[in-house]
Amino acid sequence: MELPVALTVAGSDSSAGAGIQADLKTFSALEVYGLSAVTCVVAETPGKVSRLEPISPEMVRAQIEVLAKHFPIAAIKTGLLCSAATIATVAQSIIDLQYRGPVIVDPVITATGGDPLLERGAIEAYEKELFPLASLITPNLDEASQLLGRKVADRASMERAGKELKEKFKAAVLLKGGHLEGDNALDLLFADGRVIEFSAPFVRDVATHGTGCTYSAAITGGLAKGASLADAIARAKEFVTKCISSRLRWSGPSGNVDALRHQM
Ligand code: PXL
Repeated sequence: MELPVALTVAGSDSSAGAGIQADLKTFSALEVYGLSAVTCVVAETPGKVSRLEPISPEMVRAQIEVLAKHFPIAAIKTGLLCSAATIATVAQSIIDLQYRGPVIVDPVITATGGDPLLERGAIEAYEKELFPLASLITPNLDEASQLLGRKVADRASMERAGKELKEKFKAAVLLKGGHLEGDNALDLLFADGRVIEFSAPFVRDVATHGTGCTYSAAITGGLAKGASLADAIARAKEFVTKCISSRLRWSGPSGNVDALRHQM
């Protein structure tokens, strides 16, 4: 059986709930063969980053190039890219490959616990270099606020923000509302002059480390399998809700530790 192939360009999360590890587990769960180009290595546990070391942009480029030379890549996603230099290199690599498939950009700026992951000033590189190549950008409310320089925190400001980001970068935008709407996790897709809502019951009191990565990886997997954007998002939303509600918990040496269960 020939599985579709997807590539994630992202950071390594040692706790494996987010980053490259979440992406690869998600691809596997969706029966997509996942490739990875690692941009940085993060020593962390859910909620606390203790150390981050970038991989050189040249090494990031080498990974992407060698993979594209040998595999029929059907969809690409980017996650944590760490620095302006890496963002620019990833964008240039995608251009040089003459890749024409979907590019999903998850503009990771901070970890779920609030620790910074992206170099200051790198947002400009996203705007100039990578967003113009994106078919879909998937900011959460914090990321949208940082991209627009104003607070996006309710339904009306989400509507304005999504439209503005879509116009500005000429890409579809999936704006993720998180816990904004009380009992539902509401996301809005801005694409083709339409706004489509995706809603799922908000799961309380569980770890959410890695949900953003998992969601965008599941969308990427769906697109690699040939789904339409709206169908890929609807199925990805179901998948990530399932991963959260069936989360794992261990009693570890420093207390309880939770992780998403990346399974259908
Ligand atoms: O969830 C954002 C994220 C993305 N990528 C990597 C991470 C994290 C969060 O900690 O470590 C590598």
